[in-house]
Amino acid sequence: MVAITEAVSFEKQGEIGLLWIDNPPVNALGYPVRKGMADGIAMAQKDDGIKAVVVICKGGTFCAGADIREFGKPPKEPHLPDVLTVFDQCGKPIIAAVHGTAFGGGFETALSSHFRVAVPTAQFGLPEVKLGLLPGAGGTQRLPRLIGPEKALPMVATGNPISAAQALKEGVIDEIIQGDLAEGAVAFARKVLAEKRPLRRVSQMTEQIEAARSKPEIFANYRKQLAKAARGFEAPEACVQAVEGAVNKPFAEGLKYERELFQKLMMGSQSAAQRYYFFAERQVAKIPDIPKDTPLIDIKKVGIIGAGTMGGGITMNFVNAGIPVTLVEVKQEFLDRGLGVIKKNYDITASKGKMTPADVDKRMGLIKGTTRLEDLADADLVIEAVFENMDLKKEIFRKLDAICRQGAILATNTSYLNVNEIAAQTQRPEYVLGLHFFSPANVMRLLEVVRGAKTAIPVLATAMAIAKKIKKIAVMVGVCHGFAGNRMFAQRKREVDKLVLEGASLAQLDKVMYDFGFPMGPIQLLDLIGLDLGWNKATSKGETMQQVLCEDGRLGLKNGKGYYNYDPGSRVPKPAPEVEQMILELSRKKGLTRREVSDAEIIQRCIYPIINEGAKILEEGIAVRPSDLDVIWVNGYGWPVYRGGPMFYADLVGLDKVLAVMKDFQEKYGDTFKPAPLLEKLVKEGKNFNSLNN
Ligand code: 3H9
Repeated sequence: MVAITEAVSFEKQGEIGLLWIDNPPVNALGYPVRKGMADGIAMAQKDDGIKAVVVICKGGTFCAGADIREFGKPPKEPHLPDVLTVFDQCGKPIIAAVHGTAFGGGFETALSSHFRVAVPTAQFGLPEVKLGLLPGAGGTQRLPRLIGPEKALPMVATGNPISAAQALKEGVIDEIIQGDLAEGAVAFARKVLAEKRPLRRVSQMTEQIEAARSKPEIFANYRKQLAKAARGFEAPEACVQAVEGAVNKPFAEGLKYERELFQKLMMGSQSAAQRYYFFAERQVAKIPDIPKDTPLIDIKKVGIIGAGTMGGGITMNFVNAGIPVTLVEVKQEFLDRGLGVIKKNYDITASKGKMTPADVDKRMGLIKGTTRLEDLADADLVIEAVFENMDLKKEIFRKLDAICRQGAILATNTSYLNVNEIAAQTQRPEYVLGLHFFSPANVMRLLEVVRGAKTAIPVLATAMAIAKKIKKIAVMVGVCHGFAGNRMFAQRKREVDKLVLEGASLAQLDKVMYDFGFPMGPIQLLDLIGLDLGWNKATSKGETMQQVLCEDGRLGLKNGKGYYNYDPGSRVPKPAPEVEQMILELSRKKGLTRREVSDAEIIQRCIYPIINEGAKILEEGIAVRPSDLDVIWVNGYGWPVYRGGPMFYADLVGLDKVLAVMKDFQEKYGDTFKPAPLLEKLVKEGKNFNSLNN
């Protein structure tokens, strides 16, 4: 074995050369890999004893793409497209031997090789679009030549991978290797030589693209199909254009076109946001005072209290991961109803072909319904998901403390209440924490892991690990009213209520925020979640629109009337003239002079206070780092990932600008806009939120 660079070495097995890539953790195509690949192929070309080359990786995966950490820095030669041209034009057969994930530049490396083999578990994908980019090393030009633009388009423009079996079926790979990959790939290379197979240069293939040339509807149809999911994103359209280029341009020109589109995206703010977010989502699991090797508590059985919407959704998460759940309700009737809803949800999934009836039975079989809290005696983790009543929660925790075995973790799914107060009801506050799921809990990926003042480190580490197992993105937060997400969200809720009274129309508010990139406008969202959420009949004094509407029995979509009216069974909002009257009346009562509110003010009023609250949360140590807050907003509140999250967005706008606007608003509208000291400090020091990400 000869080392070519620190990440690439060359091994000879008779007349076959193996180019080994070893760049943990994911064999990203950083400089030493690119250089090693180029030099390795040049070496093989010169060596008369070598007749074919196998490109193969050490570790858990084939190359998972370009090294994203290098993006935004001055590029260092050799560039990947040039290295892959060397592959393409090599006079000796190159065989890519794939295990794990051949993603992005990794897949492009395989496509530039002359043959591809893979283990059965390998995956192939071009996820660049998820980073706000497009495949920039020939992927958009080679894949359509290999499998046709119709099949290439979804891979390029959605970034979703395909399995080895599918890759074989589509002609992406030549063979699946059972057993040892290196041995199998060398045997394949020998077969290629023995059969004198011609080199299959994908760049030279024309059949598929010629066939597509007379069918421009392929692209028109695909654009239509993509429109909804790609709303607001720049990269998917660029991906489609690049594939169109493959069909309409000669290969070399297509490559140039791809490069131009790639560079444009790379320079834009959307890709910067999406690349930032990629690392934010990985950073979130790293908690400074929780060592990686913290011993975990084995969670074999889970207890869930409350079979309502939340409890039911949480139950589904665990049984989906194969973990049995004991589901407790106070009355058999409520239990039956809850179990019925879960079964119905699974049946709907099965009717869409995403699950078999046997899967449904298996999952339902993992749920044991009971009306006895005592049945939780052997649970390793209990999650209380009853309604938001402190006295009720305290009583449940006192009982759980007596019933549950020592060492069992007791969690509350409260969205607002003080976890420390709940923990204090038990003799084991170090085993108590909050697990704040978002509704619908079986769908939403976000989970706030709420760290109580006394929660023990292994309990927190276990919560983070179990979250991963049930496919949630867990963000650690501290105790305060509403924790991180809802506390920030309350800022927007308050401003929306005020803006309506000052003169912004409901439709304007919804349009501005929808166009910003949220999946729906704030007014529609309030109607959807229920206007009575957080409303207290006893203390309601008709002082806000929320109070006025609730007092009038307008609870939102659920009873067909909120800010908007809804026809029975419909989610389509219809203007409600009676609400317009209520708005005018309350506005008058408050002595407000109604005015035109600009779209720009709506964005600033709705978003800058969220950022400001985020700064306070960071100062108080409620969240670990600014990027954690961004992960919360992208996953829990529909923040468009192409804007990174509120804290990233603030950096993009410029903290000095955010501060100036907050000060201006403070003067005009009062101290709810008082800038957070951290915001002032960062501006003074010329720093941004990203400087606090570690
Ligand atoms: C591209 O290829 C552009 C080309 O078309 C054109 C170029 C000219 N770079 O996700 P994990 C790190 S764009 C740098 O937790 P898993 C990651 O941050 C690229 N670092 O593991 C983490 O670090 P840490 C297109 C990377 O097993 C560690 O590796 N490719 C990269 O759950 C483990 O990652 C992609 O977009 C990278 N490319 O999942 C693929 N990838 O331990 C992106 C990962 O310090 N990667 N890291 O936190 C993935 O989808 C997943 O990482 C993968 C493994 C499925 C591979």
